[in-house]
Amino acid sequence: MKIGITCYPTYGGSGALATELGLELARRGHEVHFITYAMPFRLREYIEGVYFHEVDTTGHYPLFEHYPYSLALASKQHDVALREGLDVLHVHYAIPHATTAFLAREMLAPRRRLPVITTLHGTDITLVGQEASFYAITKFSIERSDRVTAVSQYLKDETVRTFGCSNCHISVIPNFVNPVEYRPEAGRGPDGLAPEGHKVVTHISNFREVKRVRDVVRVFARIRRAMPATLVMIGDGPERADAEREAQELKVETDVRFLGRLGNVATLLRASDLFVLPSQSESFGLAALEAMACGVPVVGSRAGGLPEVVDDGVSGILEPAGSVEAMGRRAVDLLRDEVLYQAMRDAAIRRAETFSAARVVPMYEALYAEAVR
Ligand code: GMT
Repeated sequence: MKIGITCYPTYGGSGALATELGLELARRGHEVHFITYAMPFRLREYIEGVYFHEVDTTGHYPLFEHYPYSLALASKQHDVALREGLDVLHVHYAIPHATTAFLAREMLAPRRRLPVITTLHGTDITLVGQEASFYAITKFSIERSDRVTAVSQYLKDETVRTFGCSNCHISVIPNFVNPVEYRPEAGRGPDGLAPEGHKVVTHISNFREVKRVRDVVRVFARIRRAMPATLVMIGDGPERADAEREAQELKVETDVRFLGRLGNVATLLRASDLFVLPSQSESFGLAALEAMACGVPVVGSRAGGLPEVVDDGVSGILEPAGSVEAMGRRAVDLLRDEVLYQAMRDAAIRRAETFSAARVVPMYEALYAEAVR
């Protein structure tokens, strides 16, 4: 099949998942065309069967104060679909991608059919899509998609609750992980990541408010009081300064490392002992799944779709969002108890295997086939 994929190319779960999906589809013999404004961050090298079509955002016309990216994207989706003979267009994150795909499909309609599949990822429904200025167009675009998927049952329920979503059947297709890249491996990982004898605690996100990154530091401070440990913070965003300040206030700043945005996180995850994700809400928590696949138990919040990924007390630890003390205490108990730690690590690996690419990608293939029929 020839599959067009539109996603945000920037660091974030939806772009990561869309890119991993494109790569898996290409490995299975499909031709994949990414259509977005920059090379997706996980698409680093030439891969047979994968093409990238850049949406030009540099054009300037004196009348425009803001470049109409959505129109440029819709045009590009239309052009690529026509030129490459796309069978389906799969867009990730509703805003504005489901809307531009609708436009592209309508522009093409006189000549050919182009089924549009929209995958909802989280904040497109739980935050942005609920803003007054986006609500109606988000609902419209979801309802006009030929197929809609949500990355968790929680997100499906939220979509129905928030948007009503008449006339659209939402399939739950969970996020997945590539077990070849995200695999457990003994060893300390990169030299100098943490001093000898330190437990390595890791967090990855876009450091937005919903991630509660100050709670990451607070949980870590609780661990640090109990044992030598280093916190590795990967990513960047508006709350980073607050997290840095929190580390200073709690006097743990010398043991906290901010590494910024990184493309390849598997090596660092493999070197970690614990992954902390205390978000206010998380539709799925792809980073948590990737950590688990690397054999790293997760300490996170019992919020949104995270309980569909982590089973509390078995493959990780979940506490209500904001329960820093409980998260910290249970993390310390876990890190101190080698038998419990090993059991939870093994359970995390087994749980992650249920979300392997081999199990999940065929669900998308089946959906494409159905949409084309
Ligand atoms: O977490 C973010 O803010 C990034 C966002 C995105 O769209 O890139 O992530 C969402 O999609 C991921 C992939 O499906 C999910 O694993 C994340 O849980 C979800 N984030 C939220 O719901 C906050």
